[in-house]
Amino acid sequence: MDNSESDSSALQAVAGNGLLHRRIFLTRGAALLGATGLGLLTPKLATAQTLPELSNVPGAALSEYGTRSVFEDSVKRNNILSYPGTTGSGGSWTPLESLEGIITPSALHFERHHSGIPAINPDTHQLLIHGLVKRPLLFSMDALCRYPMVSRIQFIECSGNSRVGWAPEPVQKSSGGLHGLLSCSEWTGVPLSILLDEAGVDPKANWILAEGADSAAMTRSVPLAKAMDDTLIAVYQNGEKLRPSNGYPIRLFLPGYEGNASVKWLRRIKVTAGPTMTRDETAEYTDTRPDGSSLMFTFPMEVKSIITAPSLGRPMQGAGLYEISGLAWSGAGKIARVDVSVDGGRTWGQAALSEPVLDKAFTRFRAAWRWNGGPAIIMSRAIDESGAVQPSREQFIASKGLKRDYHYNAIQNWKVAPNGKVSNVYA
Ligand SMILES: Nc1nc2c(c(=O)[nH]1)N[C@H]1C(S)=C(S)[C@@H](COP(=O)(O)O)O[C@H]1N2
Ligand SMILES: [Mo]
Repeated sequence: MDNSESDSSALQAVAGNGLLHRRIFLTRGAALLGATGLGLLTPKLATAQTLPELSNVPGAALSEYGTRSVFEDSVKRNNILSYPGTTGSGGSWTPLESLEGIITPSALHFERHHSGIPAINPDTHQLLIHGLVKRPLLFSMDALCRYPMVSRIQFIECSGNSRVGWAPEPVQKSSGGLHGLLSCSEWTGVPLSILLDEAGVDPKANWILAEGADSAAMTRSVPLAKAMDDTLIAVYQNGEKLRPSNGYPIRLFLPGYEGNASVKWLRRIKVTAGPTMTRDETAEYTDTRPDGSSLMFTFPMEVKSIITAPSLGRPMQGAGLYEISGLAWSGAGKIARVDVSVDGGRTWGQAALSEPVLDKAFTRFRAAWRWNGGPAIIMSRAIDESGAVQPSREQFIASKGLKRDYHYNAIQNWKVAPNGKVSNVYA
């Protein structure tokens, strides 16, 4: 295909206000999104390159454990909250707007602790499996690690994530500041089903109880069907042992479920007939409905997406061609489609989904936009393989009510001002 051919077909508009066809990412047309394609010639025309001074002296020493470039120090977890009178109880948000691809670096994985991070020595830590089983079992970490392991790339999201969406006025924070109780890693561990089979589950059993070794003793009930399906006792995160803040040495990992149930610092699994009704699932993590009644055990995180670029703190720099980039995910499975609008939801076009598109993982989506420099409202709407569609904030509040604490998954809108500044707006 020659350039002129790809150019003309790649730049086809699919929706109002300059949204372009996703074909641009499938052809050499993507080159048009480069600065030279804009006709702006942001890179200078090359004449000669000056030799960097540093190339005349030997570089720094090797190290046993790596660190990032000092020039990247500003990329940090943010919004760090600790409850008064405690040091380690609260949350820290992943800076989603500063990351690309679908993996969250372990050092930037969000944290949510109810009583700080325990310093657990793996040599003495044990996992107990008991309750309605033929043989109660006690695993040292060494014994546990002799079982076959599997690896999966999957997200974890706190059910309280994005709850600022209920605020009467839109909160002005970055993508990560609004939605960063959310991360995606490669998790490696032992399928819980293998351990439960070995213990021999009683036919009367229908649930399990999982308890952490932290002083919050986070304790949650989980349906046995989920425990036997894709639940992991996770040992590794992105290739190395879990970080202390994410559950070292082991955590329960429940793909697609609200983060709270993925009990960290796991010390005990009890097989039970029904849910145990612990404090953590009765006083909290229930969903109040408009009539005042509450739903319990609403585990799956629903289909959702956010635009990370442009976003608040990542302004536009003059009219021209831009790539819109964002993340979509769903606790129900794979992302089937993401639609993008740059005219406040009047018209929509399909975004390109970047490979890989995985089950219960972040999916990176991209759309091309010819911004004319005028005011615009940009938004994304994800659809998962079960057919569930991410609702608008209006639809969401109409069905779920104005005051809830958990499972906020409505569309979020960024307003782009003619000066390129980006702010959070309600429709
Ligand atoms: N033992 C224990 N497990 C826990 C928690 C906790 O405080 N203690 N917090 C839960 C909550 S509310 C969430 S959202 C996730 C957060 O996991 P992360 O800190 O690895 O991101 O862990 C869950 N597991
Ligand atoms: Mo959470």
